[in-house]
Amino acid sequence: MKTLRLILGDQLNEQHSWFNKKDEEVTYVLMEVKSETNYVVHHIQKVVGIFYAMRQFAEKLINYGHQIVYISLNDPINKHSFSENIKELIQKEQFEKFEYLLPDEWRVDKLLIQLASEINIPTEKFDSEHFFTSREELQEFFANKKDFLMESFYRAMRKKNSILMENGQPIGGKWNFDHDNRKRIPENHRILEPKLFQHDVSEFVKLLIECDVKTIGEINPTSFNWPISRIESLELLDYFIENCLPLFGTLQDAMTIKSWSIYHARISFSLNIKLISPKEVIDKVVSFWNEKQHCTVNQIEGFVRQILGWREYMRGIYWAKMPEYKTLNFFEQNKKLPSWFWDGNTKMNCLKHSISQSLKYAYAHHIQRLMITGNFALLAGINPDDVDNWYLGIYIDAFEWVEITNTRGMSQYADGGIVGSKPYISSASYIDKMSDYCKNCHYKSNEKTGENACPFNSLYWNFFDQHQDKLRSNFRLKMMYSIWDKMDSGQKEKLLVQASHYLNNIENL
Ligand code: FAD
Ligand code: DLZ
Ligand code: SF4
Repeated sequence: MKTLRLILGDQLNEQHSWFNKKDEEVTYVLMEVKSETNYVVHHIQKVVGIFYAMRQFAEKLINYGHQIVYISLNDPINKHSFSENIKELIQKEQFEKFEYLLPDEWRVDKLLIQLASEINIPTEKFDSEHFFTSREELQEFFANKKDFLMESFYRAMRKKNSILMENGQPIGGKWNFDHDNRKRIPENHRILEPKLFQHDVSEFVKLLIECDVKTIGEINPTSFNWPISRIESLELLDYFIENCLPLFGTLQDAMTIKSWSIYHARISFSLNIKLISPKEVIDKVVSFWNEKQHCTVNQIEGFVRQILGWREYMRGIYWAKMPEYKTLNFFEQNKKLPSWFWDGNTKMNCLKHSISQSLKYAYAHHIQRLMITGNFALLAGINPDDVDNWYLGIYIDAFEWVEITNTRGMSQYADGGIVGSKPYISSASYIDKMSDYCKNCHYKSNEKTGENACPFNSLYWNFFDQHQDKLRSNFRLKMMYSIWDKMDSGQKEKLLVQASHYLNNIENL
């Protein structure tokens, strides 16, 4: 039967069983469409990276002998919509069947279900064969759960997949080694240089300008640094395992002006567009460790938990809670993001660095996303829709299923506690403890009020005061409320006035 198969820009999985055999009846289609480049303003490196990876993937399939239709951004036949392009192809080429891989995004899932109802040929959908858990398994796991604890999910996944297990028990005798991690970067420690690729992407940059695609961020057209193929993604992974993993867990929460990625893997882009799979990442990490024992178990466990735990868990929450999740705004926050989120032009050194490197590299590591930009947005009362759009646009690895659960859930607590048991907020003391940002900041991390006091300090207490009705009963915040209650009223008043002054002058911070 003459069949058309759709491959989306984040479904570049050459290990998929679809490609096991060549079939003259089957044609694959990939398309660069404005509906995807424009649904949010993306970082230029994200669009270029996806298009480049899509094109090399299409070429690879052609070399394997598959039949491919590739609709590029400036192709005259391009209608810039998945549905319209597919309908046109079906009609023109007389396809008798349409097949697609389950998309990761709710919006595209609905779009393809709608499309299937509008074309009068049979449609079949297939698993993307990427995740540890299928959508059905996730549904079963999360069905009728009152709370969605990541730790229970993670342990179930460790057991089910026999990862880091010995005789039914976790290797090292503990499920979680978090307490051994979380150190600051030692003085005089020289951080390893990140492994970078160098691609000339001038033609893509020209294409985006020519087609009037609006983007944010910077790019060096003659030196694009991200992996765009499976081979490069595996090279980056090997580099991480051999060189960065020994310090991954210990320094995973550290931040510094000296490095934009420290010992992080930078494999999220490769993973999210499916050039590599989470299973092969974990298998490689664990087998290298078994063979070489080049680091302690807490580094390995810390890393496995991110991929087997957090990544799969966030996907579970997404499919259990969408589309309502996208509308949640627990604290009813409604302010706009300050304009310096788009240029890094702020006197707050931590935000200046985290935002500037995001614009430069389309990347910030987890703690910068959570405890600098996210922390500030939450304390400043920014509307979670704005926060989501910023995160979805700016990071090369941002796809809604993993972006929204991290942003709206973990970072903004806009879901009222589905992902996290308390809001991730901090004053300057945490930032000073984990980074070298405060040393050269215009503001003083140890001052709470006064002209140069760090804004995080007053905004932090202001947040507790503003949201007492929603947070006072939270067991994990009892201690903070007891400190706030004991503070003398003059000091409280000063803090609230200081916070209000900063919020009224947010553009000038
Ligand atoms: P490493 O620190 O080296 O971790 C290894 C891998 O673990 C990552 O590649 C990733 O696949 C996985 N991982 C780690 N933490 C998480 C997590 N919380 N959720 C899911 N996977 C995780 N990750 C995305 O992939 N896309 C996003 O759009 C995204 N948005 C985020 C927004 C906010 C506000 C926050 C706080 C986190 C977000 N994350 C997102 C999670 C995390 O920050 C990134 O996965 C990580 O920074 C990617 O860099 P890395 O590959 O160097 O990760
Ligand atoms: C993010 C993105 C962008 C910018 N452009 C395209 C595109 O032109 N064609 C495409 O197939 N996919 C693109 N993507 C990735 C999609 O947004 C992603 O595949 C869906 O959201 C499903 O997760
Ligand atoms: Fe950030 Fe405050 Fe430290 Fe400055 S003093 S870097 S604003 S935490």
